[in-house]
Amino acid sequence: MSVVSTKTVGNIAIIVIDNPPVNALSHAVRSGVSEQIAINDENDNVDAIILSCAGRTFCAGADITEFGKPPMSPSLPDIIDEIEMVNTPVIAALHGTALGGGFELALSCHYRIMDTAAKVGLPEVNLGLIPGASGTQRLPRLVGVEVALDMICSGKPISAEKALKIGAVDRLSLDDLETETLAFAQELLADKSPLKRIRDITIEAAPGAIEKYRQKIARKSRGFLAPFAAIRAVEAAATLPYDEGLKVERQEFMTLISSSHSIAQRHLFFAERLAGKVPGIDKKTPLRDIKEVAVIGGGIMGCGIAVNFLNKNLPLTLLEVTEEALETARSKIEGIYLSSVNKGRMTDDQMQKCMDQLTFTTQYDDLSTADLIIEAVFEDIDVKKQVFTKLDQVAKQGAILATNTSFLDINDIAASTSRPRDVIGLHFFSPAHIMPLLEIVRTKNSADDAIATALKIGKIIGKTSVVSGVCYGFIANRMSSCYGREAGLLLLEGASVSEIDQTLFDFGMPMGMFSMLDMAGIDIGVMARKNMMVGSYDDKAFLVHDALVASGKKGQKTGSGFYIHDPATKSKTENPEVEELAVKIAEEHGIKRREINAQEIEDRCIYALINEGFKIVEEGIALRASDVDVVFAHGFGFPRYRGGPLHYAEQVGLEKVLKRINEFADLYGSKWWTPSKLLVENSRKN
Ligand code: T1G
Repeated sequence: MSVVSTKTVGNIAIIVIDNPPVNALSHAVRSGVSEQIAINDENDNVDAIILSCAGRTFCAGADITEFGKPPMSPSLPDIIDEIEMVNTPVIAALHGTALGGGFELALSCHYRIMDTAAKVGLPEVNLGLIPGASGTQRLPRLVGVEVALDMICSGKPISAEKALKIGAVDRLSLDDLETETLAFAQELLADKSPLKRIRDITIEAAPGAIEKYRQKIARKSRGFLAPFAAIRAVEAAATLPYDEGLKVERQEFMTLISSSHSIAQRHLFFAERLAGKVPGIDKKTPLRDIKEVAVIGGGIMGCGIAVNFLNKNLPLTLLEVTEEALETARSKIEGIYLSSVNKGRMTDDQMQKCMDQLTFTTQYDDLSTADLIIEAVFEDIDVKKQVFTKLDQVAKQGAILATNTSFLDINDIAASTSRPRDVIGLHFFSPAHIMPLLEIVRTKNSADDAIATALKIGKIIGKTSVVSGVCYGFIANRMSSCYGREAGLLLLEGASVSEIDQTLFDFGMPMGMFSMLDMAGIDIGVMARKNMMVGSYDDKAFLVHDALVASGKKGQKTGSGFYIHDPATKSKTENPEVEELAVKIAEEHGIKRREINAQEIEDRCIYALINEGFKIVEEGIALRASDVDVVFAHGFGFPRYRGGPLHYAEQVGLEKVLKRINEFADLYGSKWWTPSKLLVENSRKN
């Protein structure tokens, strides 16, 4: 059955694309659209053509699975030119998410009508690309240079209301899209409306606007290629004739599509979707019905977790041990919402609607109707076991009992209940209502439907979920502790805090290890290590951390840690005590300090991540290598243009990585630098 067909309603031809799941513009779709446009344009009985899609959305873009393969005609630019140049009015009827090439297809039409719930956008930068089918030339001509730059460089879709306001679409459909598009077409014919060809519009940018925008995105887009390529293409739209500008877009696009950046970002796009698939758990597994949620613990994590569910208007009960603690929790949650209201991200009414879903209690019996209960109490195994023992007595049959623990043994926690099949980990990252990553921890007894339900819930609350097995620190924190170990050892060996942080920042991390520790609180790691078995980590690597915390220097929250923080200027300077501590501890441990270059700093920290990541896959803690990439990109901001630690290792070359790890093993001992067996095995395949 063709993926593109035409149905006729009177003198109007409706071309319907039907290529599930998102009507991606595959070769078959492009060929079908080209053919149907030509047929209907030549049909004297057709006075107007509507371009629409079946299913849940108008075309959501080019078919990303075709990238990297030999191009097949007609290309998207080909059909876009064909559509714009026909003599029959073509009207795009948009619903769902008309994105990327899909929106560019709509821009080639003479008119656009959009369902009020639909969105349009050019998200190509998220794939390390720019719009490659005239979007950088048409959108600025339609909405102006500055609005176009924002849409293209942010990649963020816009609502129907905004699209109408900026002139990206001509009409909104308030009820039935097809009916209203037919009426719109008749109106255009009756008015003898001209064929609006965007290529014919000329525009110019306000003096300095392009350069100003380039500076505006410099920090956020640091290290990325695509946003700056997009600016060059839009600048061409504002300064060159259409066809000349199109050549600039094409050149920039072709450079990007074969770049390591785009290959890495496309890897992550598919990895994020693959992470939601668990071998052995059928995607048709019946899910548990989650109508009511409960959170135990009104600390920073508990409140942040609660907000995720309140945002989706799920009734939620928060339990704390005292009324005072509940009041503190209430003000924390109100504070989170008020911050969003003050930033204009939500209205007072929306805040109130969320707060209305929230109830507080000190009684476990009040949790007896909850379908999902998330424990977020103190990171102590005995405290958690007590909580789960109580939950086992009060929770309804079939309720999912989840712990937010960062590293404790959830098999052990599950064993303290009579229902281990209902126990899972839901490991959020602080701040829990903002950080996109959710580790769903599967114990040896977790029921398949509990895991499948958790994956669905993760999607509903807007998280990127990754399933992990049970080990110390699961995937994210286990890898992060190795990365932190090397940073701590480098500090003792002679590298300074700022040298280490600068190197990691230059690599593309959002901030260096010590800046991150000062922001999160050095004491969190110190406390976590107290629960670790002696010998399970290199304790000398964290002695500076321990000493700072012992003297009350826990980071930003106490004014100083690895840095001295100036709250007035929000600036920070290295804390000289750290160097003194490092020299003293190095001497006590017979460590000879030396100059250490940035390459060694980078390799020691990043290759430690890589090696541990391969071990996590090898042990079956992570289901696949790409899951590890998703965890570190979403959990710690590993630069998306490097694709995640294990994708990056492939791009460096596994043999080269292994060689360097073996050098570190020779220099620093095999305890921490024994190469992963999987890494050794895979390096032989390359
Ligand atoms: N090509 C191929 N497959 C795609 C796809 C695409 N563009 N978009 C989604 N899929 C698959 C996805 O892998 C998944 O597959 C299924 O569809 C459902 O997706 C020339 C060059 C549209 C908002 O970047 O943002 O056009 O896992 O799980 O959460 O200038 O998909 O089921 O096998 O994400 O409801 C530009 C990318 C492309 C949009 C739907 N377009 N897609 O979200 O479902 S480049 C994009 C999305 C381009 C032109 C340039 C989302 C969505 P599977 P899903 P969802």
